[in-house]
Parts: sequence; structure tokens; C-alpha cells
Amino acid sequence: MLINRPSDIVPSEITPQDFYARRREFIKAVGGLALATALPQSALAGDPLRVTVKSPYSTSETPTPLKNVIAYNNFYEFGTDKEDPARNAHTLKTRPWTVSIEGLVKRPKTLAIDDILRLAPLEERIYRMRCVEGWSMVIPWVGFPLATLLKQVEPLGNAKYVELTSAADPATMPGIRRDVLDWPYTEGLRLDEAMHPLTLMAVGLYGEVLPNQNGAPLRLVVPWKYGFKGAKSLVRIRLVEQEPKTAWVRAAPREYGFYSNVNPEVDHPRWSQGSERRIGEFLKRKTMMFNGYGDQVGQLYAGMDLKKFY
Ligand SMILES: Nc1nc2c(c(=O)[nH]1)N[C@H]1C(S)=C(S)[C@@H](COP(=O)(O)O)O[C@H]1N2
Ligand SMILES: [Mo]
Repeated sequence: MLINRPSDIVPSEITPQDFYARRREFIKAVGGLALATALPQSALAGDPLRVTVKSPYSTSETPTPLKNVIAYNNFYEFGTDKEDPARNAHTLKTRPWTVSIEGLVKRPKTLAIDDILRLAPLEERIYRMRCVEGWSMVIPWVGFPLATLLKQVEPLGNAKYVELTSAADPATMPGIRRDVLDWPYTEGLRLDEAMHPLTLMAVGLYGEVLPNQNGAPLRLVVPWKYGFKGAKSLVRIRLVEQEPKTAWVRAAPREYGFYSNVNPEVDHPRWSQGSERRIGEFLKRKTMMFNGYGDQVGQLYAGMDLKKFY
């Protein structure tokens, strides 16, 4: 594999000028949205994160404007329209917040989010993101590898999969009252996918703490898979032996598989996956195998029939 190990990552190339220019852009965009949608003051300021490394895993493609990243979302716990999460997610309380890491591990742990934030240096990872609905974005995430979190609990030899569970609080998440999905939202990865250095626990974007609508305070990001694998607002990570049933597989097993690798050759039963519209662009682009991350992740699936394991 032609990828660097995390220890090889070069020190920061983010200049203070970059950082503050982006910070101004962030405050402007979130502030503008707040005027329209009554975000709380805390989200308005946007706490800066200590991003210390600019990752070699980043794409050099131009990031999608922040205003789109935070105003066009899927987060069904807050409603099924793209505008609903930005409008409704201000009710989510992200402190106090704990994440339990449990199951087939030597040292199960329940960690407070502020301790998780101190576990590892935070990296910026500019990733292409592809939604199964046919749109895509380029998002400058801030986070650290999921592997860092999993190493904390020491997975046992029989742990083969990781199940990730989102919060499901009917008091703060109005969408939970409708049974569009079997709540809580859960997702899963094979352990080797979860340990892959591209697999990220995101805590921020554009250099700031994650806006609630993007899955604060902690969400999964897997850039070679469809966006729905990136479960938001995580409260539990469980190591298991059997392939977990994910929320989308429970909802529509013919349409959504466990792997959900971006694959232009495997259409969704109701639409093509061959092309995509990058948010902010007019013409469609061709969708790339593994969303363009094939050099890094292709060998995870060597010998597998990806039409069967979709
Ligand atoms: N808990 C939860 N996580 C979720 C979803 C959701 O509805 N609930 N939607 C998924 C889908 S379909 C996509 S495309 C991405 C969108 O992430 P973004 O809004 O940060 O771009 O979140 C994913 N994670
Ligand atoms: Mo999606």
C-alpha cells in the first residue's frame, strides 16, 4: 500500500493566515445561517480546534463552500429535508457527552468527549464525500483515525466488526418521533476497514468544532463509502463477532448493503451510481471506484465480488 503510516505524517503546513481567513469565513457562514435559523450563541462563535497536522491523505480538490456543507445535510433525526438539520439541530446538547467503547475488547471504556478530544493530535483531512443520492462534496474535516480510539480498548482476537450507534433522544431530536428508520441509527465496518488510516473520527470541519447538523460532537467519516456510513453524533462503539445489521440494511436490504463502497458499476435499484453532482457545480462528473480512494483501500476487498457484497 502506497500510504504513509500516521507516524510519517508531516508537521502542519496550515499557516496562521489560512487559519484565520477560514475562521472568518466560518463565523460569517455560521452567523448568516444563525440569523435565518436561530442557532444558539455557542455554535455562532465556533470554537477553534487545535489542528496540528495537515494530512497527506487530503485531496487537493477545492473544498465545497462552508455554507453548503452546513446547510445541505442528511440527519434524519432532525427531519428528512436537506434544510431540516440546519434548522432543527440547535436543540442537540453536546455537553456533557460520553461515548462508550465496549463489546469484544480487553478494556471497555466510557470516555467523555473532552477527553476524546485530547487523545490524539487533530488532523485536517480534506476528503471527497459521495452521498448515495447522487451528490458529492469536498469537506475539510478535523479529526483523528478511528484506529486511535479502538487501540485504547484493545480489541480481542474474536472481534471482527465494529458497530457504531448514534444518539436517539426524542426530547432533542424531533425526527425520532417518525419511524422513517428503526432508531437508533447504527452503522458498521469490518475491523480492518475501521482500522484503516483513512477512517476518521471527525470532531470538526473548516478548522472549527462540528456544527450540530454535521454530527457533533463526534461522527464517523469513511471517504470511500457512501455518505450514510458516516454515522453522526456517536454515543456507542461496539466490537462484535458477527456483521452488524445497519439501520439502512434493516430499512431496505435490497437497496443498501453492509459494504456500501462507492462503486459506479453497481447501481442503486432505483437509480444509476455512474455519475454525481458536486454541490456548487453545474455539470455532472463521473463517479470514481471507491470514490477515488482505490489505491489506498482496494486491497481490503481483494477477491470479493463487489456486485454481491454491495
Ligand atoms: N445519525 C445519522 N447519521 C447520518 C445520517 C442520518 O440521517 N443520521 N445521514 C447520513 C447521510 S445519508 C449522509 S450523506 C451524511 C451527511 O453528512 P453531512 O451532513 O455532514 O454532509 O451523514 C450520514 N450520517
Ligand atoms: Mo447520504
